[in-house]
Amino acid sequence: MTSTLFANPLLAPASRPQPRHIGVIGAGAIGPDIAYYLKTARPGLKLTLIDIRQPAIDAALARLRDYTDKAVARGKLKLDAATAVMADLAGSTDYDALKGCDWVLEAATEDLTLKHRIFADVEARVAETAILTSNTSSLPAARVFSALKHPERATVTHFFAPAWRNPAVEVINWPGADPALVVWLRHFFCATGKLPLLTADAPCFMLDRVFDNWCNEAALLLAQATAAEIDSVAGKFVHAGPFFVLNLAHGNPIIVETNTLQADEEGEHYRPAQIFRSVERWVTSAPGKPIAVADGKRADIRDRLLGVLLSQTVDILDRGIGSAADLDLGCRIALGFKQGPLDLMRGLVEGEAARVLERFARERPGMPVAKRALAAYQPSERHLLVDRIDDVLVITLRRPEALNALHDEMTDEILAVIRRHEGDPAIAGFVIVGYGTKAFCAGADIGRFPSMLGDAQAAAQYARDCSRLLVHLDAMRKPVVAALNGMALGGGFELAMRCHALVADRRAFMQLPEVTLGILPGIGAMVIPYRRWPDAAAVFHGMLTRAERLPAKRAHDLGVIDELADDFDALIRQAVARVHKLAGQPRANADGVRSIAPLEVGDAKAADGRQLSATIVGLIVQAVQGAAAAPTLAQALEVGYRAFGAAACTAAAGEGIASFLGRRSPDFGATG
Ligand code: DAK
Repeated sequence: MTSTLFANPLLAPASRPQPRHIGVIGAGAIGPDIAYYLKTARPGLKLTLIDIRQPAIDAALARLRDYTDKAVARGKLKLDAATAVMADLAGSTDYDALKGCDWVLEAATEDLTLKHRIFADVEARVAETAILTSNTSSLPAARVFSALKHPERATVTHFFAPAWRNPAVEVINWPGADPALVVWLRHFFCATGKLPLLTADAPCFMLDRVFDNWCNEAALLLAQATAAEIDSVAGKFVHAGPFFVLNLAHGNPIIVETNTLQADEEGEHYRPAQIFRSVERWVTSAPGKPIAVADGKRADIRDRLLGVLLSQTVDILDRGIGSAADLDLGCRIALGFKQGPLDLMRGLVEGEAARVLERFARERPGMPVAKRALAAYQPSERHLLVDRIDDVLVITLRRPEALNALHDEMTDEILAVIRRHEGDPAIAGFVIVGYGTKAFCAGADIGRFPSMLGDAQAAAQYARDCSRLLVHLDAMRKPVVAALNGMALGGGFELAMRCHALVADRRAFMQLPEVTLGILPGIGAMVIPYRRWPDAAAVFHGMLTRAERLPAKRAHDLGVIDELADDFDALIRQAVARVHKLAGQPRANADGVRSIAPLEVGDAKAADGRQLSATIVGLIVQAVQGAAAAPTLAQALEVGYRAFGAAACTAAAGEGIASFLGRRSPDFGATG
């Protein structure tokens, strides 16, 4: 097995066969959800669920059946896939049923003695090469696996509720584990739609240190406020306040346990609030229904909650428990924070974070304090992973919550990475790829669009500003290759088409869905294809005016895609080889007037039959023709920016974007 720890887990080739039989121990709250994730991700897998109580197993299997039924009813799962999920799935109270497993995942009660017994029982039954993982949220791997004969094949993989849907999984990189095991697990999780977060073997790992201490601090604040008041103030930072979540998860005993562990290991300041032992349910307010809190009290609560968050953040980073980008992403995705703590810190007015931390240190002596200037904790890339393969930098777009959709910060980060390295003689060029296996990039972040509507000049200027990266790519001497690992939509395809070559997974496809949103692709798609692949003009007309999909294979036939790849490993290998092939070659000049066949608005219907806005299709037709007639590439691009500005002022744009964000179909009949 390979042991190189790439930031993008998929860059390490999958050097171990796919598991064929997985055992999950514990049919309580999280075990069945983990089982459901595994079976939906790998339907051919044999899965055995073990528990000491048969009723728990029966309830767990019923839960899985219920999940599949609901997924079929909602159209999320096809009937044959649902049948495959429930096939080869069995429960047992007998550990002998684990014989033949190549991976056993323990999700039993948080009790070290019990876990030792379980793993001894498991180790007696499975092969020496079988992987063993524990879902403990707090106990260090070094302790959980201390009695194993072969601890090198074991680590902690910590899931977050609900484990079938929440993508976050902490993968613990402890010294006793074979480094190749950690690499393989991260690869497996990433390839099956999860977000593996590499974490050191500290008590409570990374994210529970944040969550448990956040809850404990809230409980300590009960001396001066009610649970409802505290949850209301916390609503500024999280979608649901700590007491609301504790009620939901029956979490009081967990905080007692995890904070006792931290207190015993790291100091009394972590000791859990006594009240956790006396209360079962908190009287609080629901998310989105805050109650009034007096100003002074609100400021005190806010400072303490922010204080514990920032104190844990600097501690986690100073101790190297996790990376800054993972911490921010994990807090949002796993714990429901509206912003990651580092983003939050960055957004505070000058001096505010330092003030909050100083106050927290005074009020909570012993709690971690910053060891460096606060600015030094900020990551240089929040939305990208950067790896090096030989002399090529591989830039991974990582926004798993939005299928790697682009926004300004991500675009700026790509440009900054390229600028930082393009002058380096040791770097031959760059590859851009998307995180995971589903999407290269699902386009521009639609959530940011409403602010662009209504002002033609501002929208056109915004398009110009956002094109900085693309215009830079046009002028680059070192090659940048787009590696399309999945769908490339809208702005994502516009980014790919400005790269110097495109390599695509056979299952990838390209699409320009802008017209279905009542807008148009203003940063190159109405210009570049006609200059770069003139023979494919008719296909691009269909993509622009009818949102037709272009599958990778067809794009390859048309010359839009330079090479097809069979899987992710091949994709990256071929993209890196392309960089080498292109190195030193000049790019074709895209200036000059282009002649294109006349275009028509037609019936303004999308390829799937949906009604489109005739106004927007008209603007697209006009812009494509205007851009083709422009004598230089820069002037042609300008036509696109202005057309975007014009589209942004139409009623269709308002309707299209509001409908996407409101999860409904647009009514372009009413807007024209
Ligand atoms: N922006 C924001 N979030 C997105 C997104 C996007 N482009 N695409 C997907 N997501 C989010 C989804 O909302 C969902 O979030 P949650 O509901 O989980 O919170 C999550 O990603 C997973 O997506 P789905 O659950 O929808 O996944 P499915 O497999 O069911 O569907 C899909 C995949 C790609 C068919 C679907 O997500 C979809 O239709 N997405 C929208 C695709 C799209 O229309 N892309 C934008 C094209 S417009 C400009 C610069 C650039 C542009 C414009 C102007 N200027 C500078 C002026 C570019 C415009 C575009 O790219």
